[in-house]
Amino acid sequence: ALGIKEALGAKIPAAIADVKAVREAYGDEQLGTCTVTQAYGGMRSVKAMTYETSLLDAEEGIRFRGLTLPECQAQLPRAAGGAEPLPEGIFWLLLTGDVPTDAQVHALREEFASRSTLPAEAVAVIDALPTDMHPMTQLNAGVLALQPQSAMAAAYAKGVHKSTYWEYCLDDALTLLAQLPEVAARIYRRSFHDGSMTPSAAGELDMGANYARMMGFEDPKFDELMRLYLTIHADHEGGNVSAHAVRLVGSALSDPFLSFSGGLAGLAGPLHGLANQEVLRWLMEMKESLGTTKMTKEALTGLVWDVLNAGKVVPGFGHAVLRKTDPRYTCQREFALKHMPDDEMFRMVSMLYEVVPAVLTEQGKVKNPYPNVDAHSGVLLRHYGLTEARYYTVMFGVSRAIGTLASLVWDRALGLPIERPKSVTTGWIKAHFEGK
Ligand code: CMX
Repeated sequence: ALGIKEALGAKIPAAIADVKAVREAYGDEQLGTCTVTQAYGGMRSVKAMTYETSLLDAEEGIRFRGLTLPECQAQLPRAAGGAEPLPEGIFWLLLTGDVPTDAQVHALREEFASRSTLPAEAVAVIDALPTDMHPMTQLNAGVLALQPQSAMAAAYAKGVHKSTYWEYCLDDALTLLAQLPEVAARIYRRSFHDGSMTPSAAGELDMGANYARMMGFEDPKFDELMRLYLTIHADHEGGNVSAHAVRLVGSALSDPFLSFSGGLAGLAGPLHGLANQEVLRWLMEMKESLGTTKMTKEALTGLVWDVLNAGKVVPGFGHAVLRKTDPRYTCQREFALKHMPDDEMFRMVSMLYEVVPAVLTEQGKVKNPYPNVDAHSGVLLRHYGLTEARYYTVMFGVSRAIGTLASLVWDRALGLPIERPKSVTTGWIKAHFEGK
């Protein structure tokens, strides 16, 4: 039985009624305005979309269905003896809005297990990719290779009623989430090892531990790190590039595989998900250039200025919405303080936390000088032996599927229309405002 489908189905009629009532009551109210500067400036802070699974506050950071990350850690089901949320529970929370019971999380794990076998054709596609192709490109090709399984595409072709689209969208979300860790692990093993891998133990292990095992990691602390990692990267409200791309592509009724592929293409950009790769590269470069010189705040300050003076961004710092230290950074820092306080690279990350905000503030351009999620994740992975920075964004992608697919199911449940904002030309703006 699909426990999660019933739990979700029970929520949909009330949510539809709620949206209808909100539209009737406030439909003509202004939610936000858009100035000419914002239209040229990436639509920053224009409130022009709804997104139900999570909400980002500029000061406090992300909340998943109203829960902060520490609240998720405290309230969601965990592995025996563990302290981090199980990824299955995060999906349940984001999708249904409720904290699941242990039994519900267990049932969802079984559901994923029943869908986890990769189609042979998809395996053949992945195995045909050059191992030096960027892992994010491989992941996207892998996701597209899963697409022929889409229940949504098949249902649309058959002509099902639009009120049932969400059911097929959920079906695809479950299949994609069930298969994504193995696709990702296969890419890791092929690109950085000999291609052999531990078979999936979906059903016995949770998504975090199973992914870790398939990549070749055995340490239970690494399993915990994977659970934390898959939790904190899952969702960051609707306007970020990956979430918005999934929403946008899905609004054309492209199926969830195609929609998620669009999101992954955006996540692969260095200003978004690829920043985690860039951070580790930069840390290693700094380590090398320091050589035997002692790591001091003064030395690091000079190296940060070098980045700015070269006309580049300091990876892992700044944010389009956040104006304080990212709580996703903070909980990774706490993990490091608990499990690896003496790690040399962690000490560098800590020292950068003391140095970079002052430099960026002195430079005077950024709206937020503080670290984001990507400033920290690499050193944690590296500590446990996952040293291949080129792979890091793939893990972000596996996690981002959890949030963006949960939201996509709601897009179809609420019957959101095709997205089509109006654009204007510079000439139109001049003509429009001339004489005003
Ligand atoms: N280093 C140097 N300059 C930076 C900077 C940084 N970390 N962050 C912002 N700036 C610059 C911008 O490039 C911009 O410069 P220009 O006016 O010359 O174009 C100026 O400061 C103002 O930018 P902002 O309004 O503060 O930031 P944006 O909303 O435009 O961009 C972000 C946000 C994240 C793209 C930007 O801070 C950045 O490039 N950071 C480094 C890359 C990074 O860590 N990305 C990961 C974000 C989290 C994620 O999605 O995974």
